[in-house]
Amino acid sequence: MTDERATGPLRWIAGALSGLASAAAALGIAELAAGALGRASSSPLLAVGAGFIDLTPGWLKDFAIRRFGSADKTVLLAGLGAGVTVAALVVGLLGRRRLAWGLAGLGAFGAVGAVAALTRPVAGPADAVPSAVGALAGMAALTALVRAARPENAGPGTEVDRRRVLLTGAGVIGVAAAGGAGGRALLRRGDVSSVRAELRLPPPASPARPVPQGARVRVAGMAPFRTPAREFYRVDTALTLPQVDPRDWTLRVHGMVARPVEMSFDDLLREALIERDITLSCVSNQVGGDLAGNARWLGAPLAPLLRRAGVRSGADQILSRSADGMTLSTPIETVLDGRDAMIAVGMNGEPLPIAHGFPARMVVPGLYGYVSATKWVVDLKITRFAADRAYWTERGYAEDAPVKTFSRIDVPKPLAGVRAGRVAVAGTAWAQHRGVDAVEWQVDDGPWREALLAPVPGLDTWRQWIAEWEAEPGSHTLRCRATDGTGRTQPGHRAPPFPDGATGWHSVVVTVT
Ligand SMILES: Nc1nc2c(c(=O)[nH]1)N[C@H]1C(S)=C(S)[C@@H](COP(=O)(O)O)O[C@H]1N2
Ligand SMILES: [Mo]
Repeated sequence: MTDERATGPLRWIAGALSGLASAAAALGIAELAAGALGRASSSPLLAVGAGFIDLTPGWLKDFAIRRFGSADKTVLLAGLGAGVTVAALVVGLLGRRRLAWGLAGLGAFGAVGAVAALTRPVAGPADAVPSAVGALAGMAALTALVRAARPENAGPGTEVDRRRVLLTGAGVIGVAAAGGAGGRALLRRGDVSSVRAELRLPPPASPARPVPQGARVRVAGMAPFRTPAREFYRVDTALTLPQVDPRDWTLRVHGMVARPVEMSFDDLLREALIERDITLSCVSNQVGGDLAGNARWLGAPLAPLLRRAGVRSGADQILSRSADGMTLSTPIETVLDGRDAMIAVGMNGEPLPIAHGFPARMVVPGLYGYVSATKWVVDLKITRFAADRAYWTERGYAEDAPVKTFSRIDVPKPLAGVRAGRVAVAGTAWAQHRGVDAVEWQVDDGPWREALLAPVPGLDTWRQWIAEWEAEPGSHTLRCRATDGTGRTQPGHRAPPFPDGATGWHSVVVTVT
């Protein structure tokens, strides 16, 4: 009895830890299997994470993008890791009471992973294999650990053979680590970074207009006019980046067309490429938010491609699909109205970064990303809104989603302390494809004053602005609003991003001393 009480808590802890080690072995071996298959999306952890992204209600996703921005996926994976850890500890405790319960828990893990992997948009039956193999490995590990910890396996007396428990535990953790590392290494074989690094893009037949001097206002704290790729915001549902080799890439244009088209990457590069400065922005961007970036895109114009395919009357939607099965819908008339819609292959003078759609993505100036900017695009189905829905429109977001006129104060920063006297107030405004014609600013509830607009190369980029403020001591609220090229002024009414983009004036409170 005394012995039982002394070792009781320790044995509970050992039980919980054996659950953790078995789950680690399961995930490690599953990773190895996913690597052997060469399919990252079949890894149970990633498949469950991706399924979670798809099932997340819009408001929660909005919150995650708003709160964590491009780090939303790291946060999701960390949360998932925490959930798995707790579940694994429970499995260990169950397994200590009765092995069969622990095994059933691991089996349930495997089943969840398999279902998640099989329900990915581009899944095949083989995608269930890593979860199944992993669950079996986890079961074997748990069995070994529980057996090793049984007193009947110990020598004379009731002492558990600690050495044997530790050796078994070390073995299981070794298998987990080796499996995980091996799997990662195998998956890296599919990485297309080196193909991308070696790719040379042809020069544009129609180069971009030069960016005028002064497009970036000279105020410390203002972002450059052109956003470097590594600073460009990233929003997508891809938990692992699709690795699309341009040598295997094709673009299919089909559906309501007279002549379906299938083109290779080389075919695409033989088009008369255009190069344009275009600002991309996300519908999830909040008033004052930074889910926008401006880049120089190189690509094949989309309108001639569609005309060659021969869009049939009645078609009003391009349903584009990415290599990982994501779908986006775009109004056809927008693409055909003369704007520089393109299948982009280059960003800021280089092939698209993998995170931004390598080897090809759509870019349509004036539309939010979710209805236009399909990364890793491989398929364009010409269809009708009445017949087909895309990922976000299925979730209630608007089909027609032109970018709303937006302006933001970038300097001074919110809650900054500034010296009384002359203070530079500066910011960024955008109304892609309509252009920004004016930005006004206001101190407290004083009169609206015109800011000075920086020059821009065209209607499709954001526009920086600057004003000079004679700041007087005290706490002040600065506010701004833009007017677009059609003469319409950004409304003050605050609306959330759902279902077609946020509205409202941005304001910043500063303390002047
Ligand atoms: N394949 C794919 N393309 C996508 C998305 C996605 O989830 N998957 N997200 C869209 C959204 S919502 C936006 S705002 C832009 C963001 O492009 P970026 O990540 O290059 O900034 O990509 C669009 N293209
Ligand atoms: Mo977006």
